[in-house]
Amino acid sequence: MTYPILYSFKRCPYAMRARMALYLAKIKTEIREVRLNNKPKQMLKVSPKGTVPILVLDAEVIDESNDIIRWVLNRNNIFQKDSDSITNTLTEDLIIIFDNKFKYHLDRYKYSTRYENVNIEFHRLECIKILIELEKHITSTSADWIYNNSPSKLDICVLPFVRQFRIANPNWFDQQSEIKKIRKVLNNFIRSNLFKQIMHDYEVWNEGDRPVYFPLDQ
Ligand SMILES: N[C@@H](CCC(=O)N[C@@H](CS)C(=O)NCC(=O)O)C(=O)O
Repeated sequence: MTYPILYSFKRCPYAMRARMALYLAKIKTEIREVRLNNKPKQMLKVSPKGTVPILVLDAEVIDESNDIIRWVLNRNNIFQKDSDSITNTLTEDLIIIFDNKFKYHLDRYKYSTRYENVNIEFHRLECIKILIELEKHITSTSADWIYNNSPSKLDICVLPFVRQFRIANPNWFDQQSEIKKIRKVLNNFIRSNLFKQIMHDYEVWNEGDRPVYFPLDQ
């Protein structure tokens, strides 16, 4: 039996969301952990744009995280139970905001030295505005995940970015009273079995290595 190949990088938030979808859907893959400063030529051959995650199937290569999630959900719609059409639209709208606006400001806040003339506080404020919007959609102060008590597509897509935002200045983040529910959800996410399972340390892949598999417990 051959499994789909997943090119991945442990700390990449896009790769994290793909791994979470695969994990929750119980789809086993041959994982190839890469370093972004030394991408394997086999990876660039299947997807010359050179970003992770990439899922290599028998007949196609999927090299966008959102497309990988779509493929996963077509095979096993793990989020069906919480998907009425209003929630679906909200989820898709918020993912677009995070992938574009939030990511743009997050990069300038967290990696300010990589950019010229960056006003860190401005970019932090733009991020927090988006988080305040997300906060409104968290069902209750006791919710462990955004919509209810199990992870949704929105959780797996946006929480890796919220985690990065917190890491830029944890003390500041932990004091923000306007995002109390997000702080609780993020805390639950970081401590969850789901997060633990997708953050396993794999050795960097080299051609000729014996296959290693993700998830480990399947
Ligand atoms: N739109 C892509 C973005 C993926 C992406 O940008 N991944 C980063 C790592 S977090 C990457 O591979 N960057 C390539 C590089 O740094 O050379 C997706 O959703 O899959």
